[in-house]
Amino acid sequence: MTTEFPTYQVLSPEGEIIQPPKFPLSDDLALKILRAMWTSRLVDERMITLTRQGLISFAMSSLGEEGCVAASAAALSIEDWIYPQYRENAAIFYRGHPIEDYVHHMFCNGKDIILGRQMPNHFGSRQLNVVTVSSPIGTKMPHAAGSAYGMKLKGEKTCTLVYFGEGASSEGDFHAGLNFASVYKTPTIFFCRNNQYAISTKACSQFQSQGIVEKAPGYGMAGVRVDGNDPLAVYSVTLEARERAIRGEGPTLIEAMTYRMGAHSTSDDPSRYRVDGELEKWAALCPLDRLTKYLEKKGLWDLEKTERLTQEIQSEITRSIQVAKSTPPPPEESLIEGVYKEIPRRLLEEFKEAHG
Ligand SMILES: Cc1ncc(C[n+]2csc(CCOP(=O)(O)OP(=O)(O)O)c2C)c(N)n1
Ligand SMILES: [Mg+2]
Repeated sequence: MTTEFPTYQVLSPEGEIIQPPKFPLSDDLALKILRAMWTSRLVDERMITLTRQGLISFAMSSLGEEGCVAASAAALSIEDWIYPQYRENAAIFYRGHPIEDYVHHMFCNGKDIILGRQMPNHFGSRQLNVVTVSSPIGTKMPHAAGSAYGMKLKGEKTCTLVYFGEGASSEGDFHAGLNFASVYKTPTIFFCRNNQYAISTKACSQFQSQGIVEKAPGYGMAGVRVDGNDPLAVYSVTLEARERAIRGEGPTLIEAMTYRMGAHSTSDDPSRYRVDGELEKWAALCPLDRLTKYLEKKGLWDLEKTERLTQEIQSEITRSIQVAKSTPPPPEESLIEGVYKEIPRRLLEEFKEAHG
C-alpha cells in the first residue's frame, strides 16, 4: 500500500490502544457495537444452516466484516440513510431491527416487508432509514449521492452512507456516484469494504490501482484507508466523514481493509480459490475478538457476559425461526401489486389466467 494513504489503526489485534483515536468511542457505544456484531454473526450462521435444511433458499455471511459495518453505523445519526450492498446486516441490527423481522424476510413469507419480491438477504427498513438491498451491484452509489443532494437542498443536517465491496468499484455506477457527489458536494459517505474478493476474483485482478482510496483524489474528494477489523478506528474515521458532510464540505471515500472469512454466499465454495494460509492470518485479526479483548481490558466484559449475550441472541433466533416457519407465504396478489398505482389490465388478465 502507498504511504499517501496509510492504514489508520487504533487498536492492536490484542485490543491495546496503539494511538488514541481522533474521535473516541464511548463505552456504551462499544457495547452496542459488540451486540450488533454478535447478532450479525449468529443470525448469519443460523441462516446458513437453514439453507442446508432446505428451509430457506439462500443466505450470505458477514463473517469477519461485522466490525467495520457495526462501527460505521454507530457513527451515524438515525436520520442518516444507509444503503447496504448485502453484507451489512450488522448495520440494521445496530439500528434495532428485530431479529424476527429479519428472519421473516429470509423466509420470504407473508411477514417479509418486501413480501418475497426479492431473494433472501435483501433486507431493509423504512422506519430505520435503511434502503432495501437490491441485487445489481453498484446501483446504490448514485442513489446515495442523489438522495444526499436532496438532503442538502432541503437544508437538512443529515447524510447518506453507502456500503459497497471493492468489486463494486468496477461498475460504471461507482464513477457516476462519486463524480456527482463530488461535483455537487453532497453529504455522502462512500464506505468500501475491501474484503479482498469479489466472489472468486481477487482484488489484484479487479483493478490496477493499489486499492480503492487511491481513487478519491481523482474525484477531488477526501479519502481515508482504515483497518476494517478495528472498530475504534472505523468509528473515528466515519464520524469525521460525517462531520465533514454535515459542514457542507462534501463526500468522503472510506476504504476499510478487511477479509471475507466465509463463502461469498451459500452458492459458493471458496476452497477452490482461497490462497493457503490466508484465512488463518485474517482469523487472528478477527474484529469481534479484538473488540472483546479491548472491553475485557477495560473491565467491561468477560466470558460469562459473552455466554449470556450469545444465549439471549440464540434463543431469539430460535423463537423467530419457529414463528417464521408457521407464517403463511405472501398473498398471491402481491405478485402484481405494489408497483403500479393502478394495476394494468394486461397484468390483471395474466394473473387471473394463472390463478383461475
Ligand atoms: C451488476 C452485477 N454484476 C454482477 C453481479 C454478480 N455478483 C454478485 S456479488 C458479486 C461480487 C461483488 O463483490 P464485492 O463488491 O467485492 O462485494 P463482496 O461480495 O466481496 O462483499 C458479483 C460479481 C451482480 N449481482 N450485479
Ligand atoms: Mg469484495
